[in-house]
Amino acid sequence: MILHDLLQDVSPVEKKSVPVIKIHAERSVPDLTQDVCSNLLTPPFSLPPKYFYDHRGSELFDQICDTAEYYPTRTESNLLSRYCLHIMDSLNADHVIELGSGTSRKTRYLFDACQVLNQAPKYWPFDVCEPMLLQAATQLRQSYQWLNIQPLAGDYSAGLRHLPKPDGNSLYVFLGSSIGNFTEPEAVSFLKDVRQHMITGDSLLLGIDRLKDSQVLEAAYNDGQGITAEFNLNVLSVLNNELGADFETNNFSHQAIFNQELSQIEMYLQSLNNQTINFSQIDESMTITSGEKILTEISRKYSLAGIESLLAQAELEVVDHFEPSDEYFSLILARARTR
Ligand code: AVJ
Repeated sequence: MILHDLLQDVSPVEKKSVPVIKIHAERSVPDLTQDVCSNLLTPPFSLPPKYFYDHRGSELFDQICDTAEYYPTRTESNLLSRYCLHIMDSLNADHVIELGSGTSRKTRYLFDACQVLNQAPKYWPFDVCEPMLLQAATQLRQSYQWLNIQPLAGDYSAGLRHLPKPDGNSLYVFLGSSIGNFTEPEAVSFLKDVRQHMITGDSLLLGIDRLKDSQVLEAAYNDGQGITAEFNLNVLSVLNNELGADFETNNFSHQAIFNQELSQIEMYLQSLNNQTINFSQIDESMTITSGEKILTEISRKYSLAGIESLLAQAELEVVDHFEPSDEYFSLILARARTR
């Protein structure tokens, strides 16, 4: 700690930052207007969850992660802190390529381990949000002066083919159970994409939320402070800001239920009255009746068998599986299965 502070005082961030590399899409991804036109104008109403994350939404998501009820973040962090040395020691990775890196907060466990092990992989954070990439890189350079960082800007759902394939062995990282936002076929196709990009010797570190008591699951998406509710309702403000819509957040209520059949949390915004919403910038409108719902997110929960099937379908082989004693969350280390 003291040495770290000293180093920061002596050499105040002289490290030069590297320009962000833009990763272009291999397939087109619909924008907000297209998503609204195809999913929000007529029932069944839905919206993809990626629109939650404007500045306010990202703040609220961070607050969700600190609520008592939302166990995934701290459970995954605990697993990372406990097993990072073991993981990094076993891999001796030349590169760490993180899909949807965000603030890179949890990835720090891996770099802490590298520091102890005297390893210096290159870090390639990949995210849609460029300001976030730059901020994370600056902060990481301060904490880990040895770390070579090459930020990559792009959308992982647009395909991975244009990601760099650096020499040496890479550890792909996909944390936070973000995979839960995909339906099962989407998850398989995403993992196949990752698998396609991997070369022999590469690995994947994957965080996945597990199936558990539905009361625990529902509580995690209905926190007592109402932060998840605010997060969910905030997407309406995103639509107001981006498309000139006139949603009244008071006319909707947050709902999160566990769908046993599909093994997923479903988040909805339920209309509290009959109302018509206008989207002034695209000259469209939607009419929703009292009690009708907009599906805003699915968050799938996997059994152990479900995880194994997911990976097997993508021709990935589990090398290590880390879980807490309550089996609330899985951290999986996998590698490309050799055919
Ligand atoms: C970021 C998609 C993993 O599904 O648990 C948290 C998002 N939504 N609370 C999740 C979320 C409401 C989160 N993921």
